[in-house]
Amino acid sequence: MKPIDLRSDTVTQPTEAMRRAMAYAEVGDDVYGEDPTVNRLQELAAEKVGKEAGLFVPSGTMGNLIALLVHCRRGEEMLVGNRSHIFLSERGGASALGGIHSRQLPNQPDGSLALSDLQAAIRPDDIHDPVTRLICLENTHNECGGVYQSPQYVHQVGELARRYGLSLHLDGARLFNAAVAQGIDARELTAPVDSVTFCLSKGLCAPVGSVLCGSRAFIAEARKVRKMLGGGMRQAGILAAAGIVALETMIDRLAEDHARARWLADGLKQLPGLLVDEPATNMVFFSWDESIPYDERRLIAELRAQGVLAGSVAPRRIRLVTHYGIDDSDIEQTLRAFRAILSR
Ligand code: TLP
Repeated sequence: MKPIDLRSDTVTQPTEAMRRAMAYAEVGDDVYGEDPTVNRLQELAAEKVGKEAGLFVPSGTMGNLIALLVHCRRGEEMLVGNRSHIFLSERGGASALGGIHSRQLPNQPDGSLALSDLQAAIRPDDIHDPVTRLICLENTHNECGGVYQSPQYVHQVGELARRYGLSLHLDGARLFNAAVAQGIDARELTAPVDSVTFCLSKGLCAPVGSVLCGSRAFIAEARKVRKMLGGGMRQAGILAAAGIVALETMIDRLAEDHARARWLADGLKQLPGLLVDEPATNMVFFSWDESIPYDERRLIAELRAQGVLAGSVAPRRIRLVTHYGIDDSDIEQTLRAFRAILSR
C-alpha cells in the first residue's frame, strides 16, 4: 500500500493537467529571456502578488538568497526571526555567499517579530555599527506552526521599514496558504513588502520552482544574481508550464488541506498524552507527555510501520503536513494508526 506521506507538502506530485501542460509547453532559451512559458509564468506570478515583475527560480532557498543578495551588501545587516527558515534551514547562504550579517530577533509564538524588537534592533548611524539594511518576514511561518501573519501586521512592519529606509523581504514559501486561510487576496499580504518569494512546488503541487517578485529594477538585478549562482536555466518553460497550472488552478483548494489539518488535529487531541497545537493552515505540530514512552524517532518508526510517514522538528515534537496527496480516508487511516500505537 502507498504510504500516507505527511512529512511535508513538498512531496506533492504534479497533477495530470500539469503533466500535459509540461509535455506541450512552448519553450525557448530563458537566459536570453526567450522562453514564452517562463515569461508567462513570471507575469502571472507578479500579478498574483501585485508586483511589477517576477523571476522563476529553482527553489525557495535560491529565491530567498537572491533577494538577500540584491538587498544587502557585504557587512550589512538583516533582521530575521530566530526560528525563520532563512536563518535556520538555508545553509547560512546569506552569510556564506553574501557576507550578510544576520541579527536574530525572537519569533513570537504567532510567528511575528515584535515591532518593539524590530525598532530597538535598527542601528544608529555610528562608525562602529554594521548598517541595518533589511527586515525579513515569513508567512506562513513554518517553525512556529504554519501560522499566518495578518495584513495589518505586515503593514505595520512595512511602515516601520519605510520610516527607517530599510527594505522588507517576505519568505512567502506558503504565501497562498496564508491568504486562503484568512479569506483574503495574497496582494493584501504583499503590498507592503519590497520583495517576496513563493513556492510553486509545495501545496501548489508543481514539481519544481519558486518565483521571486518585486519591482522591475529589483528583478533586473535579481536576474544577474541568479546567473551568478548558476540558476540561469534554459528551456525552463517545461517546468514553468506546471507553475502556471499551479497558479491558475491549485490556490483555492488549499482550503481543503487546512480543513483536513484541523480534522487531524481534533482527532489527535482526543488521544491521551498528546499535546496538539491548534493548526492555522496545513501543518499540525504536536508533542507528548511522559505517559507516552516513545521518543520522536521511535514514534516515527511506529507510524511508518503503520504506513504513515511523519517528520520530527525537535526532540519529542512532530510535524504532520496535509496536501493534495492526502484525502479524507488518509486522515481516518492516520488517526487509526495513532490509536493503535498509543493504546498498546
Ligand atoms: N521547507 C521545507 C524544508 O526545508 C523544511 C519543508 O518541508 O517545510 N521557506 C520556508 C518557510 C520553507 O518552509 C521552505 C522549505 C523554504 C523556504 C525553502 O524552499 P525550497 O525547499 O524550495 O528551497
